[in-house]
Formats: sequence, structure tokens, C-alpha cells
Amino acid sequence: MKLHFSAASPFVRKVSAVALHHGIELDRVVTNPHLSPPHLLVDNPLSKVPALVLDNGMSLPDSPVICEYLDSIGTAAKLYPAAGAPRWEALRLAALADGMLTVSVLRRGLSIQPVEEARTAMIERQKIAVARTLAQLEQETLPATLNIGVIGLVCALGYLDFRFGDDDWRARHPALAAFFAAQSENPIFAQTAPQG
Ligand SMILES: N[C@@H](CCC(=O)N[C@@H](CS)C(=O)NCC(=O)O)C(=O)O
Repeated sequence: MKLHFSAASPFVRKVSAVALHHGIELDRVVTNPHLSPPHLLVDNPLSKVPALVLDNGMSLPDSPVICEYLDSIGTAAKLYPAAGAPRWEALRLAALADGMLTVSVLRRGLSIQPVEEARTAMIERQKIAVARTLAQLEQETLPATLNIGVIGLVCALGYLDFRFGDDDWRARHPALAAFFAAQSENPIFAQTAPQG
């Protein structure tokens, strides 16, 4: 398995620690995500490390997913308790740690450039990351039945409409537009539409 790797990334560190715990060897590809190299973008349109490419070619973005995957195939003591209070305690701690990492990495990014430059670069970079991810998802076969990925995607598309209504994502992504329209008929989405 191939891991897009940066020695400075705390998210990559988490993945590397889980792999070490289980004795899983990963082929590290040193990657600077801020340069958006094509070899990263084919595996993660968000242009973030870590990204793990499985032996069957499927790529997993996002350290929580990667850690859980590695734990699922690992043979050492499990890091994700299966059920009950131990599971929620472990996941709670992991979520708080991830939250600290997310805001600390953001803080670091904003503090190494002049404020206005950092702001402009950040907005542009995030906009392109979303555009690339929408383009990738447009090519995929999306699930027909509800799962947590569907819920996440409907909420992400709804947020684009809510906050960035001028970006006409539907015009460029007819399959996603049809998916969103069909899913939006589900009352769980109608009843939770963003307000404000
Ligand atoms: N939620 C992601 C966050 C990964 C992340 O933000 N990685 C940073 C490096 S520490 C990155 O790739 N930044 C590039 C960018 O945000 O454009 C995860 O848990 O893997």
C-alpha cells in the first residue's frame, strides 16, 4: 500500500503510528500537499496528506478513515474498541485530538504568510479543492441507498448552495445535481436544511 507522506504532518504521523503498531509496511511517497502534485491529486482531489492507496487501487483520503482501515486489517491489539463505552470514549478522544490538529494546522498556515496574502491563497485553494472533488465525484457511481457518505455529500452540496450560491455547481455536474435532487426528497434532509 502506498501512503502519501509528509514528515511534518501530524495527520500522517497518526497513520504511521497505527501502521507501526500493527507491523503494516507502507510505501511512503514523500508529498508536499501545498504544491498539489498530480500524483497526489489522482489519489486525493482535496490535495491533502495522508492519502492511502490500497493494493486494489482504491484510495482513501483522511486520517480517521485510513487509521480505521489499517486497524481493521491489522493483527495486533485493536485500536478501535468494537462497541460500548470504550468505543465512544476512544472515538471522543480521537475527535477532540483531530479537532485540535485541524485548527492548529490552520493556525500555522495562516501565521506563516502576511494576513491578506494568506487569506486570498487559502480561499482560492479551498475553492479549487472542492471543484476537483466535485469533478471526481461526478464521474463516480454514487450509492443509491442511504449511508453516512450519502448524508455527508448531501450536506456538503447543500452547504455550497447555502453559502456559495453563486457557484453554479449543478451546471458543471449534472449527475451530482440529479443525485442531490433525488436525495433531497428524503425528509431527513428537508427537515435539516440550513437556515440563517
Ligand atoms: N482531515 C484531514 C486533514 C489532513 C491535512 O489537513 N493535512 C495537511 C498537512 S498536515 C495538508 O495536507 N494540507 C494541505 C491543504 O490543506 O491544502 C486528515 O485527517 O487527514
